[in-house]
Amino acid sequence: MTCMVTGKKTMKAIIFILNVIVGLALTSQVAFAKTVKVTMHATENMVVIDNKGTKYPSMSFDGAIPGPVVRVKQGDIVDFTLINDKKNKYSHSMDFHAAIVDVLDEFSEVKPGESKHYKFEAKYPGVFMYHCGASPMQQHIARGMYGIIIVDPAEGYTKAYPKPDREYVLIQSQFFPDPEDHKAMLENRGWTNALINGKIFHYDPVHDPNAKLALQSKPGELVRIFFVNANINLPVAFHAIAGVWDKVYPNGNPKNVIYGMATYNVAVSEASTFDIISPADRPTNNAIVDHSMNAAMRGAITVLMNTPDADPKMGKGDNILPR
Ligand SMILES: [Cu+2]
Repeated sequence: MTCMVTGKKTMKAIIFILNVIVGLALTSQVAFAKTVKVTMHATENMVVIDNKGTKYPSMSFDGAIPGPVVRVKQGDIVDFTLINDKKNKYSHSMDFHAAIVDVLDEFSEVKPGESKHYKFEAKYPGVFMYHCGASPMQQHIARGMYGIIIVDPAEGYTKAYPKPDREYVLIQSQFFPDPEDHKAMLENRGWTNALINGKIFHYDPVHDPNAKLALQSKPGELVRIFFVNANINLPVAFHAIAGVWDKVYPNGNPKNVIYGMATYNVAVSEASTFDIISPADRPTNNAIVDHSMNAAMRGAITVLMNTPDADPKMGKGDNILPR
């Protein structure tokens, strides 16, 4: 009798342990390669392109410039759907620079009222531009159809790629006032301003009294900037005035590290990651600029305030692209 009870208990214990093992195996598999569903609408709508409320007929993803931040982990499967709203005039498409697929298949144009679904593995860690590739491509990008996909490294943070205290996304683009003149966009004629995250002097209350936002951090914090050059034709001389980039990770890949850079040239369509650490013993400010003056003075200046009373929510969690 005693023996039967012990036997049952042993069996129960074995089944319990087996369940735990199977459970752990499944969980680790899920954590290792997750499928992330991403759905976006191609939109043709009016957006505000400066701090005083000037409106402009954009082409955009989900109605805003830039489109939503997509963030996955290396190895994840991105399960993507693009819906081209019925009321739209133009065909649109989605080109993720993080995807290794077929340009004629996955990245093909989608007519108004139709949708496109595809999957890809985010194989390489880093930061990547995404954009519409429908013709004429320069017009779709110039009018706002771009964004960022962040692929966090599978191994997580390391000594070479430490955990930052705050993160910000900055995406720069050229503003062409005539939305229909795609020839001017192609030939780089007549652009009047630089947009940062969709607005002229978006985070610069120094040059634009109407600016309500600036980036914030506390003195001594490690601030990580994910930067995308969404210009049509011009590279960006990315520089932090009154600071030095502690590390630059070209394409955001932790294996690519350059130390102690004043200025780093970002190619058109390149996304790269920049770490900056402010002095810990005093409040300071940086002006993060495109050091090409034709862009800086036309909108590409971002103020980073390093003060003890920095907003604890800014640059944390989902709040890395302030709108
Ligand atoms: Cu488009």
